[in-house]
Amino acid sequence: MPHAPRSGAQALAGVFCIDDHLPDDAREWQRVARSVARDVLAPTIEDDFEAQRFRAEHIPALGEAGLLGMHLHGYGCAGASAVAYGAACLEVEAVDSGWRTFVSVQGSLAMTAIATFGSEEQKQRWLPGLAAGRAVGCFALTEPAGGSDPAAMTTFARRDGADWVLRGRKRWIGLASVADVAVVWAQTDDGVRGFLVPTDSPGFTARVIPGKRAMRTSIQCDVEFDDVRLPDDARLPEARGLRGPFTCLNEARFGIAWGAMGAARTCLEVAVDRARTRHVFGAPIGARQLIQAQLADMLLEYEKGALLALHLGLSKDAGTLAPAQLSVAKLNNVREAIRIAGAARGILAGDGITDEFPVMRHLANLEAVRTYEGTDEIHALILGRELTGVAAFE
Ligand code: TGC
Repeated sequence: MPHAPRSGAQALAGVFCIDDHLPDDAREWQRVARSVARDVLAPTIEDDFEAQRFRAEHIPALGEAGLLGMHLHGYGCAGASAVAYGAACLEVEAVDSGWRTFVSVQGSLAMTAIATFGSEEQKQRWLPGLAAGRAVGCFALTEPAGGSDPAAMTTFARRDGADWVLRGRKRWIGLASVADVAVVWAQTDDGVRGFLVPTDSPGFTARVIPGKRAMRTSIQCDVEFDDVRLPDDARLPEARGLRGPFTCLNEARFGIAWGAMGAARTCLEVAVDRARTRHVFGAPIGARQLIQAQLADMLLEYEKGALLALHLGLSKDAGTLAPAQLSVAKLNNVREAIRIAGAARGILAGDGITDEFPVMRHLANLEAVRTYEGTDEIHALILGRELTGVAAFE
């Protein structure tokens, strides 16, 4: 019988009661996302993680709820605020980072690329199906030689008459083996360009990367383009240079900054519950100063991270959000979520490593989140450049 992760029935309110500060529309989206996450995703999540199973059958439920590309306007997308989108990411990741990753790859990466850089025809063709969950998109930027430096990509699209011929390899591409369309970034004689590649194109191959110890409810793939022939109208006409993919990464980093706090909240809830109910040396462990001090530190970082995410969202809705602010939030919130999950694991003692509790799963997932969409080191260096004016990436 499948078992759901144990965590508090009610989301932890904390001291700042962050939910109370969400605008009304965001609170409604939060309610919708929480209910899909808890009713659809959570019941089988531990078993799916154990079996390394991605349940594509859940995708329509996310689409029907309006959660896919929900921050985009038109073409079947909900046109929700940035704060609402962030709150939804938090609720999904409170259940599992693998499913928040699905929401991000589909909405923040693939759909944002099409909505921002696509032609009217491309938007009409792909966005309504992606928003409804009838189609799946992926985003192929990272290459096997290393994801931190997209400028060094070797995947190349050459002109051949009126067509393009795409050749190269990508790695860690979420959903590629189940996707209908891949947004592929490639070098051309005219700099980096984006292409929409139907995944049934001859020469397109996606292989699931086996053996992951994190993100086991989602799929990441090696992808190969073996002279994939594309018409010119497969090119995203408005995308020129690395600004194209980096604009999409901004969206994904925004969702991560919120989502990581969802994983952190669940771990904190579990630790508080345990502190109240576990008796050692004749009293609940939560009556011990050492445990209370740890819980207080976890609460501090959870609430600071959630308030930072809320600030990002309000700035994004006001049109003032800067990429460096996203680096602050991605670096801080994932790092602190890992610390919170680790502390929760300790409070649960031996039980913390079992699948009776969701903590070890969140801890493993967050290690993957720490790496993608810019590692800790890359975001530290982006901030170093911001402070000094000198790039030190090499
Ligand atoms: P740089 O010279 O800084 O910039 C090149 C052009 O891009 C513009 N730009 C941005 N535009 C929008 N948002 C941003 N955040 C931007 N950052 C840079 C910049 O203005 C410039 O535009 P233009 O018009 O002047 O040409 O580029 P660089 O090569 O020096 O960048 C260095 C660095 C380290 C910051 C960048 O390479 C970087 O962010 N690296 C990390 C990449 C990363 O996060 N990769 C992980 C992707 S995750 C993934 O692919 C998998 S998705 C999840 C899944 O599929 O499961």
